[in-house]
Amino acid sequence: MKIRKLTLAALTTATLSVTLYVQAADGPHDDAIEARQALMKLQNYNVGLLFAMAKEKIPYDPDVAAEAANNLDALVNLGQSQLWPAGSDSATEGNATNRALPAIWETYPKIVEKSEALTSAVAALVPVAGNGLEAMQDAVGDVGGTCKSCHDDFREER
Ligand code: ASC
Repeated sequence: MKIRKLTLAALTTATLSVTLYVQAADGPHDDAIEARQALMKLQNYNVGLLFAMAKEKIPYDPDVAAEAANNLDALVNLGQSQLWPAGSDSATEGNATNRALPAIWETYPKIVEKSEALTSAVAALVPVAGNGLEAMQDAVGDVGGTCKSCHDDFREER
């Protein structure tokens, strides 16, 4: 029994290390690419809750709305200086699959303006998200507009 447990533990550890090895970054920028994708995912999840409430797909809950808005505010204010290294675009060979167009770097600092528009729209959403469906709808609509505007210019189409 003891030996079996030990074998199992050893096997689990071996499997884990192999899995971790397989998942480890290959390209020079893959860690940064994966980190920014994780950030996008969290932003998408939180704004997605607000969109769902705004479209009345789920019931409006002022506490949930306020929390999602606060989360979004924290996320859009994270420093991203290390998440977008030159060469980490969708067109450069060897990168993890991603949709960041080279235009991000070629037209820099245009993307900073997009980012500031998002940060401002989220700042305007925070104080009203919990103040009723209508107030939240207007403010989250503006946030969605800033998401789309950046994606239109700087994200590769699927
Ligand atoms: C999201 C997401 C986007 C925006 C966009 C808003 O959650 O992934 O690209 O919101 O749909 O218009």
